[in-house]
Amino acid sequence: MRRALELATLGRGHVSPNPMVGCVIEHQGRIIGEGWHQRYGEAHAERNAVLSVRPEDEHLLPESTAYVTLEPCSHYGKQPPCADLLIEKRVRRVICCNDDPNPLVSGQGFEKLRAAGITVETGLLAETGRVLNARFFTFFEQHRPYIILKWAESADGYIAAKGESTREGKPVQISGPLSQRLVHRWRAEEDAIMVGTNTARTDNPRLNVRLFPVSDGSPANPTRIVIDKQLQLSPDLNLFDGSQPTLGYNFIKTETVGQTTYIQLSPDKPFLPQLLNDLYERRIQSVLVEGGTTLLESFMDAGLWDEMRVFRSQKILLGGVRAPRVRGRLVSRELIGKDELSTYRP
Ligand code: AOF
Ligand code: ZN
Repeated sequence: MRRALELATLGRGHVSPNPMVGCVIEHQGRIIGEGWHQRYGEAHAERNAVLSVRPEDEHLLPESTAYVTLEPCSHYGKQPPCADLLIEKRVRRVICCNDDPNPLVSGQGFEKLRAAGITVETGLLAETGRVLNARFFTFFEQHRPYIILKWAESADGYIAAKGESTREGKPVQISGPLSQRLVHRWRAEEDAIMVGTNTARTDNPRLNVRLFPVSDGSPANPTRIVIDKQLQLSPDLNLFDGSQPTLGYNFIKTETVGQTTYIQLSPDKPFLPQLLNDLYERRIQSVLVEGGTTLLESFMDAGLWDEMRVFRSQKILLGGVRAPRVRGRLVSRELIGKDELSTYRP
């Protein structure tokens, strides 16, 4: 199962909104087939594993065990049901980490397999499986995307230098080049990237993936999200350049102009729950929130976040925009170049 989990991770960044899934087929202690879900819309892990079995080993399938990181699917989506495939190949046993929370599957895959006489076990390395597909599980269980809060702060606790928010002075780079590359990789891994009004205005970010080459050359194309309640942002900002889809949440209008979609929310109801519900309906499973302090703290205040990633640089800014106050439990700390990266969970 550890090998199956390792294979599953090879799909990272290519399979969303599907989960990463790996599969190992074992016969008497020997691996006779391996596969993983490689790309959204394409073959599932089980099919790739079955296809990898050498012709001379195919007769062993009826005495084999399939280790699959997620319950085999039972529905016709972009792919036919994996449960049917395993039944057709007469695999003896299926062992999984987790049940599939997708209502199209949830339990019915196991039911199909059991009804066909296949032995089914689930819950092996369950926690590892849940962490691997935290986005997928959060989306189906909590009906909202998985939220990652990210920022870089100076040694003295600022996320922007003095004058930056008034457009005077030059924006300073707080984190180092390695950290920046890592952030671009994170952007490639999530469905969407979000910034607040002030950050959009003062940093004029492009929110694309420039510094991280995607292995197969396909450009990662995360949706950009900006909050602009009164529609005060200039359409000349990089966010509205039409190079990637952009969602602009506001109180004024719902309208699509080229790659930009404006979405009106009610000023009478809490903002973030409405926004996250809209993202859920658009099937966005994860959001990297890149600032600024007001937006980051509003997610913390609402208790609507899943992970916090904070770079601390050695730079000293002596004033500026205060970084958010960290809440949550430290789960890891590492050095990225000269920056210290800390990860927290609620
Ligand atoms: C599996 N094995 O490798 C994956 C599964 O549209 P489709 O046909 O690709 O189906 C997508 C759904 O299938 C997805 O939401 C999840 O419930 C399940 N993904 N299932 O048996 C796999 N990727
Ligand atoms: Zn499947």
